[in-house]
Amino acid sequence: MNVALITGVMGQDGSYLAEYLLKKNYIVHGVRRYSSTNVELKNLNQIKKNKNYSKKFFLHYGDVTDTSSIFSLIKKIKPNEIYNLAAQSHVLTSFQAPEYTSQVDAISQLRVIEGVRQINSRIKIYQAATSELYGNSDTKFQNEKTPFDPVSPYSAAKLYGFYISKIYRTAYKMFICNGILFNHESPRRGSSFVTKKITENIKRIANKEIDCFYLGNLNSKRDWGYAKEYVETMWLMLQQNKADDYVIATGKVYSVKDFVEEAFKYINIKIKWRGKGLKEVGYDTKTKKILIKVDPYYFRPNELDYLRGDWSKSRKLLKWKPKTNFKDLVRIMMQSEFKK
Ligand code: NAP
Ligand code: F7E
Repeated sequence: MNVALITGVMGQDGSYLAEYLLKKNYIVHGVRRYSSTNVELKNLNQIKKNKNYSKKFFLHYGDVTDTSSIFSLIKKIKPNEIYNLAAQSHVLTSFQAPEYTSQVDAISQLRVIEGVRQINSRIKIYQAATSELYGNSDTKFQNEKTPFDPVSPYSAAKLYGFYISKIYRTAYKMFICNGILFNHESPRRGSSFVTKKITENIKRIANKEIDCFYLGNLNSKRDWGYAKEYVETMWLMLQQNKADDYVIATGKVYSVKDFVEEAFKYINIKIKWRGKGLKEVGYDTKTKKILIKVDPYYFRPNELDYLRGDWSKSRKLLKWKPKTNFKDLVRIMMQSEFKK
């Protein structure tokens, strides 16, 4: 019987991964943080609705910053696979809370890995690395051989997680894979990430709740994929004969402006841009109404302007390829906003 433990199960990836593993007949244990207010389990709705999963899916309170909680969960659950997804995953927040981000995104990775080493070193571990590790790399594409050059407290912490995983892999022969995932989005993305912020605000404009909304760096370019299909690669990595590191991406790149334009098309609005820097605005070509403005609050002290992944190693070894293109991704997210 396959038993998986997922940290960060309430997040975007954790919830999709839990569904994916349940379909593969895994017993899935997820870790959620304690909160004193009523946190909605909305990303887990699909699982909660499915009666077949009532004896296969279990939620536990725990915190990756707490050694006793993580060690006792590993002892109690006895997983064969751990997917370590818990993180303070917002880059701008990592500048505002750098020490906290380092605790959750760096030291907690060591905590999980060390727990496995002490309790049962045969447990396989997926470690959530990130394309942010590359920073402002000067290569057109980034792959497993591209040097890292982090530019945020978030990516510096994730760099530690990447290397501590590699070190334990070689020093103790543990099965730990780093998934270097490029940006991946979905209707389950948190509202403070740019794609979800755009789709939610377009819905508010359509409902006449707001007149316009504010963004930061409009020219930043990202390689955006679909989270639901990226989580499959986490499982694939752990099914290989040898633990390794893999880039997961689409190889296509679009700007924040491209995302805005594509998303507005869903409500038949054509956006054009005028002005420069902080004065740049996006307007409706028909009504001339300004719908997007720039707010410097959303700029990061260090900007990361361009990320584009070369996923050829994953294609060859994991036999994986991305299926959802940029336009489809935007449509999936917009459809979900308007269905609510
Ligand atoms: P997410 O939606 O932010 O989910 C992260 C989850 O971790 C949240 O449910 C959060 O709980 C939980 N968490 C935070 N601190 C915790 C703690 N101390 N103990 C236990 N749980 C804690 O992130 P995601 O987009 O699913 O990403 C999953 C992982 O992949 C993260 O490690 C992220 O850094 C990494 N990653 C993401 C991307 C991407 O584009 N999405 C790309 C590369 C790498 P709350 O719900 O209580 O806040
Ligand atoms: O920003 C720009 C912003 O916050 C994307 C995380 O999952 O992916 C994610 O990190 C771009 C950046 O994602 C706004 O400056 C403009 O250039 O959606 P984001 P991210 O920083 O790329 C990586 C791979 C991870 O690992 C992270 O965990 O969009 N941008 N205006 C904005 N970004 C936000 N959030 N809000 C704006 O208003």
